[in-house]
Amino acid sequence: MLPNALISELKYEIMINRKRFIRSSAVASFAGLLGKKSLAFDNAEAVKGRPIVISTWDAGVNANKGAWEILKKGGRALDAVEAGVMVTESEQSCCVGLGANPDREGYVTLDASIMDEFANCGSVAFLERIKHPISVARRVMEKTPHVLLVGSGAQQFAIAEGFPLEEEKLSEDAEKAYKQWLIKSEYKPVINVENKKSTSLVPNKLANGEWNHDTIGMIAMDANGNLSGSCTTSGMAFKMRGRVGDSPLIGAGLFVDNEVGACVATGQGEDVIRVAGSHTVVELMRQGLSPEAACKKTIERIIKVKKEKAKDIQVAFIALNKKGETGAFAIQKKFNFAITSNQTNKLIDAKSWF
Ligand code: SD4
Repeated sequence: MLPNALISELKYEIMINRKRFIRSSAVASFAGLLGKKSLAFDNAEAVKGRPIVISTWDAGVNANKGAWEILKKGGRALDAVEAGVMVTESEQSCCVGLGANPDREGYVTLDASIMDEFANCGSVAFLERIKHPISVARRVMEKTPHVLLVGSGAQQFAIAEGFPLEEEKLSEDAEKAYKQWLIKSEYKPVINVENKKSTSLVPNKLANGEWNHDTIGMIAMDANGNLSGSCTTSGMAFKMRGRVGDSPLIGAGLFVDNEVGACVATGQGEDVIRVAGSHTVVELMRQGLSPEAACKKTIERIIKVKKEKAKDIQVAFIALNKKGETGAFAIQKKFNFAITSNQTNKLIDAKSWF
């Protein structure tokens, strides 16, 4: 006969071992499940040989030209989305690049992000005096173990990487807008500032004589069926110093999953961040929704959160899936996006909640 103490110790051992067995079987079957699932995603139909690029607002028309130069030659989507938005960063506008509107202290601070087909991503936020934040974001992605660098650290990194430190000076348009803003000093984001032809607070013209625009967000699929995305902005005009929006936040302003699709956001960043907007759109596409339906459902989520206040804000998403299908949805009317492929080159008015 075994003593009682030994018997209960043995029982305890058996019980623990059984628990361990159940747990490891559960882990094994979950892993099996994941294996099957990821096989399903891997089999997602990728359209090869039909490159496509889409980008936000009418500034996207010019930006797409820059991206298309690369895509049409069979280049990589990542190179295309960087080159594309650099076009906008080089233009004079209210809302992208160093010529854009400043924060309430009078400084232009830039946010940008980039993401490729391997889920590599990089971004910069609150970056000053650097002309091409998108390229600094790409360097963060490729040359550092990090995803996001901000402020003086991001600037220091950019300079070390050979980016010139530009003069600290507002563009003529931004100077005018800032002086006008100082009269009342009210922070009131203007809905569809991108398409406003003329308001006292919005610089009007691009260097080429076209009207101004806001954040440029771009997503593309290359001839190999690989996806990438980029986003670059000066953020909301006359924001608090240090304010960072959705654009440099992976999952909010931009998200790419090469097995499913890609999404980029524009509009009031705080409300994009609240619902992890671009990631939500991609996850909805993973569940089988079309790009437009996924954008719409995510906009509905913002409407649900904002309730009455939704009528005072603009948020828009554009999305692209692995089959090369595109879609968009906005809270307010007048959001548009540019699409370029072998078949088409046009500006489309997105559907909207209101
Ligand atoms: C931000 N989402 O900083 C950007 C601004 C923008 O159209 O896209 N405006 O919140």
